[in-house]
Amino acid sequence: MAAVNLPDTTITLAQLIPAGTFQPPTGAAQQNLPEFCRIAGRIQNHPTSRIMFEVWLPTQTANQRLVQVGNGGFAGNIQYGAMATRLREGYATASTDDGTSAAPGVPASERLTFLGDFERLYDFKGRAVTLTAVNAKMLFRTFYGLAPAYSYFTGCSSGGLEGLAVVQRLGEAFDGVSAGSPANNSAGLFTQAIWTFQHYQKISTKLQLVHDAAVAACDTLGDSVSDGVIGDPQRCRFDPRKLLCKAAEGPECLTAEQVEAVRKIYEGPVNPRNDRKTGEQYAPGMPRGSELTWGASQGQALGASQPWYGMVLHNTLTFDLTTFNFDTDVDRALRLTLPYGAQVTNPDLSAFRNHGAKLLLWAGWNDPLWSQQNIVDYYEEVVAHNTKTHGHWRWDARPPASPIDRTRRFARLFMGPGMGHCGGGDGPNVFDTFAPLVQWVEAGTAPDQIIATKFINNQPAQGIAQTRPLCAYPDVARWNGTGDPNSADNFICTRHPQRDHHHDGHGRH
Ligand SMILES: [Ca+2]
Repeated sequence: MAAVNLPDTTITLAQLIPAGTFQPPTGAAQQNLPEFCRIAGRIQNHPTSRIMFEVWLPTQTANQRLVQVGNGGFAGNIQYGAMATRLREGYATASTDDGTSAAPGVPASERLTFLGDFERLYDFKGRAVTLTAVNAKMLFRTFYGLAPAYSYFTGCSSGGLEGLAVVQRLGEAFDGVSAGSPANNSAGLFTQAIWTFQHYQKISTKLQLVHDAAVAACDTLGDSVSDGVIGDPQRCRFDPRKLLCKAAEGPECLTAEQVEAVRKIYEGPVNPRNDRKTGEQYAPGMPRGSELTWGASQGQALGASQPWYGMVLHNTLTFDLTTFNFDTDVDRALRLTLPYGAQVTNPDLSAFRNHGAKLLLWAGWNDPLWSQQNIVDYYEEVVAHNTKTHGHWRWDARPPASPIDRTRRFARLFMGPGMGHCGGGDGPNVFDTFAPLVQWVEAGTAPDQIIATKFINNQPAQGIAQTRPLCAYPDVARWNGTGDPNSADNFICTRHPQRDHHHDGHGRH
């Protein structure tokens, strides 16, 4: 395997690892692994690229399937833990560091300077995973003598972005992709954190007041149950002006400035040159019900937006965020980074769809890092695009009635009310998307719902607080009105009637 010839690739290690415990170069020891062939390599598709990857091929227990696993944050690590999980299940598995490990001689504290090298930024924004996927499939074929029966990709956050990158750019490589909370709209999410943080500082002492009022206004939307979680935040129109102080300012009301700050966060970042009618909105606003998470914008603005915009615009990791210009800075960064794949927002998934592959998208409505209305909006763009290409469906004698149902044949989105970033939060937030994806791909059983669990204090050891179905968008989970509202058994997935009305004009045959 060390002699396999791959484009722009050096195989640095090919080693038989005996069954048992394996200590990877970084992170925890991985136990109970089957015997596998460990291959490590470096891809150098550009002079400064330094994409590291590993492919693990089980020798005795192979199920003839390949799973590539995604990263988080600004990557920089092979995901050994996630690889070990899939290896134990019999999968061959692959992972890359996205090419974002610190270059030799660069201290770890300055690792994110890679963002100023746009070829390496491109590696991070999806190129490393696509190149790794091509290598992994060739190594698989060489080792086993045949191609994978099925190939999967699974990831959340940056891993969700990576999942969308392979779906959009390498549509025939994977049969199933699970992509959670995708960081696919770089301009939007990095701008949103600065925007939210600036307005959050005016309202930080009154988040509980605003949250309680928003939940009181909208708690039963969608789920029909008063449980402190808004079941369908898209339908909530709570207006913070209801909290405007009628006399002196006090803890139970908002000043006009605070009302405006809340409204700005709900609206999301817009170009100040334009009113919203021009459509130059960089990201959708934070959803109603997410108020208690807004403090996380500080860490996101300082830890992510600052190095991103700092390196892209000023070649520095730090700059004064209060000087950020929501007009010219965003436009300039977009102009500079668009040619390097920074916006993984192409709604044309026809290659992936025509390959027969399945996409399972998922996110939490109370994600503190950026608004997950982002993935809903992207999904709607995929639906709209899928409508335009309806000619592909003529072979089918009985197409579904609506464009969204046609899209649901190959791409489904599951939104978690009250859920945080890739998990956590007030709502049910523990669930597996991989097994339903495999069922969909291999047995043709499309998931209408995925059962999520909420543990007491989010601690599994403390027991189950509730279970609830997450429904394939645009359906939402609604209580049947009689049974225990903490049991998924008493919920059905149902669609708001306005939904299909809204789309009546599209896709008729
Ligand atoms: Ca509720």
